[in-house]
Amino acid sequence: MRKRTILGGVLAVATLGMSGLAAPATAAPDARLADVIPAPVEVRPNPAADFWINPATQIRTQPGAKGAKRVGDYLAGVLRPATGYPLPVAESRYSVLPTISLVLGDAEARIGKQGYQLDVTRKGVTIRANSASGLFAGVQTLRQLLPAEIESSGPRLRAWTVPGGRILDYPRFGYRGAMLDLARHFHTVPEIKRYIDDLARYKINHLHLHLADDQGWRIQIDSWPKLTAVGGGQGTGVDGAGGGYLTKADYAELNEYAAARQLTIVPEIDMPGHTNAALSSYAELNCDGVAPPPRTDMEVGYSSLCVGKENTYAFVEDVIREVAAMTPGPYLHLGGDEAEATTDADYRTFMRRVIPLVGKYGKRLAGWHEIAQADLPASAVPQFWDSAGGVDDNVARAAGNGSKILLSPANKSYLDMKYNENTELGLTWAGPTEVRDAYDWDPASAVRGVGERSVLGVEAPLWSETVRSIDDIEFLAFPRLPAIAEKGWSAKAGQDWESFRQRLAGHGPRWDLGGVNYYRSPQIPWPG
Ligand code: TNX
Repeated sequence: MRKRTILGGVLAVATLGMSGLAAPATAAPDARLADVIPAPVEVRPNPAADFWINPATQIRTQPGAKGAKRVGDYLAGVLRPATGYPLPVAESRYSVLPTISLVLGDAEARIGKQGYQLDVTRKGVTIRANSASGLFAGVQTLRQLLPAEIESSGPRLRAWTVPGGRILDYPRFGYRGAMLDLARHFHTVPEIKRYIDDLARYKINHLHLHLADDQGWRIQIDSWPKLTAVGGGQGTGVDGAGGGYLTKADYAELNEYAAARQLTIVPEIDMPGHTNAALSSYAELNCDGVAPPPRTDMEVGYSSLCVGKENTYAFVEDVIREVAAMTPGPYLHLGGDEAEATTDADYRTFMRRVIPLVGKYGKRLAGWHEIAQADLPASAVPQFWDSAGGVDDNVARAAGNGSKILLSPANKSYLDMKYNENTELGLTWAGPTEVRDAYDWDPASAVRGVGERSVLGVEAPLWSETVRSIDDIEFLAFPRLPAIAEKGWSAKAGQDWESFRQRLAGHGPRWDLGGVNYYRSPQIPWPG
């Protein structure tokens, strides 16, 4: 029954297209190759080579190229709702039909693992890459080259013109991330999936989940069940709002969803500070054996695991073992920030014991930049969260010892800062942060002693003290998230505020059609 309806719809659209009742089969493109965010490395428009996706268009991948087929299926899923076209995904060597080809290999070496080449000719679109992640990046570019109506959830009768020419594109930094805080307010699996989709559009390839803090514990740990039974219960969000946690099945589902969008999930369990949810769930984790009451205020820096107690390390090892086992990605983030209730000597003692556990369970250590006070293996990634222009001798020393640094300067990349003093949501301590503030900086000079080659990439954290819903998340993320994405992806020479604000304006209608909540910044010349 359902099949017949879809087929009927497809035939109707196809017939309309052929009888000329629909929008003209050919029309000038709405978008230009140079409109893409993040700005591509090389763009060569050819106005004589526009391509029209039409009812007969197919998506082609090479026989046996599984990764490419998966990207092809994703692309079809993106294009079908608004076009109403069938867009079959075929594994074939050649095609006589108008085709969007996703080709692995046969691409310029300099695009590396994550880059792509996109060619639009009258006959079709060809995306070439050296890996599925490169093809996926090319697909996100293709999406932005189509008219804004491609974001509509139902069929629109119009010409789907792709502007002709070539784009060659690859990222400046391999790691482009966003962080979501589930501890201060829990966000559900559907909300996190929606955010993953938001991120993927802008070629963000890591989602860091802040899974435990003073207020709540948000990930199932079988060996310490009260963490979630008590620490993840209802009322554990800031101001007693909400609560909840991810089961292992939820977490597996999210990892699968992220992988299909070329995103890696980075789990964070914050320690030794930011641990009141654990300490109040288990009395035996406290130095005095007494569980403190749960807390849902916004104070920081008052909790600490008990550094002198052996039980602490059994707990930490159990948690690291279980989190590592359920995480397919390479990183495990141990937090380590704002441990103001831990003495400096205790902090170092604690880190000396727990850092090796991350490697023991096959993961690469990440942590907020305070972990650079400890001796770190060169593989460890300190995440800098002070203001851009900052000086931090420990971070510079880690970079000197071979560590790559992840950049999250709070006054630039913190999505939880207010845009201006009237913004309802958000905090103020590193802001306010307008779109231009988020854009005006360079990752290679954000921290003294951390040059281009020591930068792993950039990440935009969104702390959830004031954030309840996906609408709240999107309002703070858009339009600053695309600014941070461009910092992480685009070549320095391709970054320009004037160009960025013009390009960004064209995304407003896309967000309107896709139901994405965003801040209508007066700095951006939004259409209409
Ligand atoms: C600082 S940045 C924190 C978080 C807060 C955030 C609010 C960092 C590593 N720690 O605990 O949620 O400020 O903006």
